[in-house]
Amino acid sequence: MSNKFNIEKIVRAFQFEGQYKRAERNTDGHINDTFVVYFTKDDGKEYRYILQRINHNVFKEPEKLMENIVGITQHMRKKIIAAGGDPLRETLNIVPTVDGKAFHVCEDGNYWRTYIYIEGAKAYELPESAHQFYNVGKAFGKFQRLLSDYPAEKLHETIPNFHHTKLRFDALVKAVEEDVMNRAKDVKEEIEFAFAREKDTSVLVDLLEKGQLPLRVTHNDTKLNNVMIDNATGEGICVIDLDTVMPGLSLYDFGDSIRFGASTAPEDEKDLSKVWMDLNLYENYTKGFLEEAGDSLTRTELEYLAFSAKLMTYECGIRFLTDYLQGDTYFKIQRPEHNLDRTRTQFKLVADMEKKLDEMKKIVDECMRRNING
Ligand code: GN1
Ligand code: MG
Repeated sequence: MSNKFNIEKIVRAFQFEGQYKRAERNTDGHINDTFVVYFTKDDGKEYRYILQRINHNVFKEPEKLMENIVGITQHMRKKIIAAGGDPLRETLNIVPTVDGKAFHVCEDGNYWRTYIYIEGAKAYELPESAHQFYNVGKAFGKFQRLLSDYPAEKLHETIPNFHHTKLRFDALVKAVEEDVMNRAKDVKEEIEFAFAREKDTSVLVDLLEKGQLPLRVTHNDTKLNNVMIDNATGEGICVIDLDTVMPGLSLYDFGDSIRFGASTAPEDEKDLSKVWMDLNLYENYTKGFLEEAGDSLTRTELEYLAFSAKLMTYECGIRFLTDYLQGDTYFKIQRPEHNLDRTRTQFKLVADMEKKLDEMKKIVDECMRRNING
């Protein structure tokens, strides 16, 4: 199950209490290797933790990444305690190594870190209800609020230019030109779809450069499955996967949430007739997000929220397509055309959002009006 890694040995590097029992692999993420590890303590009860190998091909400086996570979780911890919340469930808690560090480096050069498992909560691949997605919107809005006064200059850029859509586009052009796998001939339609939207790629980066959009501390990977939903209350209890917390645009976070969670189908659905952007889900997320973060957003941010959903979906699509053309070296795949299937769902969503953009904008305006009128 834990195949190529000796989990039993790795866990000994951390300050776990009790007796190691077993490990289960969690395959939700596309980047890191994640395990749930089980221990029993003297009371006979079972305790579990998250053990993760940080993908250091993607995150080139895991030390700096962990410095970020220590900083932001400590910051949030203080605020959660001050608000009377439970810091063990409302933010991630690092289990240190036996020598007191936030991560462990194995002889083979792999980086590992661990978190306390958040019990009584679950992450979802598709929203179970519109109300649940509203709660996810609230969770990400609150996350942005909790970090709004975190000193951005303290944060390392774990992946430079992560949401620089124009550079992502340039990378696609290069991959098409190089065509190392000789796959470009089979994906002409997708390449054409991507190339036809080149002008969109510079919209947000240009506004940022001109100082018309503020740089904030953002999550940058706001997938639905990066929020733990409390089993009892249905609320988004904790935002997880903090590897890409960096200075960024609020629009990246909003847009990426819609891309993933407002879709009627999984990201890798093969049957495209099942894939579209559900306006009701969109409305619910927007409502939740703006209830928490709306007051702090500028007029320009609000104006571009709907567009950002389309842009982030497009960006993710071109990243999947680039990886497909390059031979699937970045995102984990479970089948040969996995990245191509992912590309197609994203582009189907983009086309659908283009039709719905006016309605999406109206929904933002209505939510803000309701916020103001209470
Ligand atoms: C990756 O690791 P995971 O699955 O949460 C990726 C995101 C993509 C996402 C697409 C560091 O996120 O940027 O939007 O896959 N993370 C990184 O599902 O590249
Ligand atoms: Mg994730």
